[in-house]
Amino acid sequence: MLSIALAGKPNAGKSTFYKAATMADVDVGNYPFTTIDANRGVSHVRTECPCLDREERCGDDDCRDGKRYVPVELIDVAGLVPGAHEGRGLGNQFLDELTNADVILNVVDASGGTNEEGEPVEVGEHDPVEDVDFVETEMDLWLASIVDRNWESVERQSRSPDFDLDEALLDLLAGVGASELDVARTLRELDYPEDPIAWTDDHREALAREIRQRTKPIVVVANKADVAPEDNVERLRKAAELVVPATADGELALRKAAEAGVVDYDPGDSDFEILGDVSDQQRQGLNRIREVMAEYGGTGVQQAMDAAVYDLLDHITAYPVQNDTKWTDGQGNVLPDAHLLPRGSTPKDLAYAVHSDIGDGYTHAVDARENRRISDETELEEGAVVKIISEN
Ligand SMILES: Nc1nc2c(ncn2[C@@H]2O[C@H](COP(=O)(O)OP(=O)(O)OP(=O)(O)O)[C@@H](O)[C@H]2O)c(=O)[nH]1
Ligand SMILES: [Mg+2]
Repeated sequence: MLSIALAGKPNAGKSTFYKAATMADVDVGNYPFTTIDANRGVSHVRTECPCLDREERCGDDDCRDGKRYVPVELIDVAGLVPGAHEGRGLGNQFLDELTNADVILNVVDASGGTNEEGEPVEVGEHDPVEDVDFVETEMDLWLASIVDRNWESVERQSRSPDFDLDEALLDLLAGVGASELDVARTLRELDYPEDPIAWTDDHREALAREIRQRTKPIVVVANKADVAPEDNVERLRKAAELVVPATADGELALRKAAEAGVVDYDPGDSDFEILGDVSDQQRQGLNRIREVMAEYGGTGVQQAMDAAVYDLLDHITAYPVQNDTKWTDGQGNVLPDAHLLPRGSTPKDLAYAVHSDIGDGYTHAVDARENRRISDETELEEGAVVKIISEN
């Protein structure tokens, strides 16, 4: 399953985001290092279900009237302070929790109401733009320390006549999620001496930075937008490539209210409807959330995960079916499964995502929207519905 990790300064709202996105019961507190051990759970990205192109909706748990929720792993780690890679704060153990993450959400307290250590200060006192940079730097240096620790082994291997730098680096970096292609492309970008023994710290840092960007790209979540000075959100938007303003607290309140039947709201909606009787105080709270949603197009929690998967990682959703006219599996469930795949994936890649046996036995595939056989080189598009024919 694709894995999204929440990283960032203590007290920025990571666990609140996690709690809202998974509805799991975790600790939230207005002080640094509330979270010590990482929380792992299942959340979802939201997309349009292919059933919207048919007369009937799926009626699936993961499809609410055509809003399709595709499972992803969400990880909530301990807060990160400057110097963490050398052991400050809770040290770098939590950085190791990020090894299998495909993408990072850097949750920033956009209100400026917590200092760089995560301690509460007056709103506006701290500049949140600083928190964008230091998290990135800490992650780069963490990776650089892994490279440093293992460099001796690369040097040793380089004495062998059949030494291959790409292979040695892949060995070293596969653990943080680097592929053969990541290593090859990274080496193409860098200037470096042929002989590993001649590499300097700068060479290793440049390698680590490049690999980090490829294996752990970052979306910035400008959280606490409900109390943030507008200027902070605007400046944050300019400080990174992908920035999503959010109120994790607001999303949590809405999900709880929806569960209690008080509001009609599906995660990722840009607005909600109040259904039941609410107290004046509740109504006030909900109206405040509505104002923030109107300004930013939603609470930002669902939007941040969607941006990470669909924009930054550039993934698509593909739906394998067994019956290409009814779009069902063997039990008659409509569009039972959804798989997230990198753009450019082919029907055979989808077969492997379903099961390695199905991939091994793959013979051909049928586009269930068009009811025709498609070539093995077809690049699947968002919302592809595919029947895979496999010997297994
Ligand atoms: N106003 C406002 N407060 C929020 C929001 N999200 C979280 N908070 C508050 O911020 C404080 C910290 O929240 P946590 O979710 O525990 O933060 P964390 O990043 O997990 O903190 P550590 O586990 O210590 O690293 C709590 O008091 C939350 O209620 C938000 O969107 N708006
Ligand atoms: Mg926490």
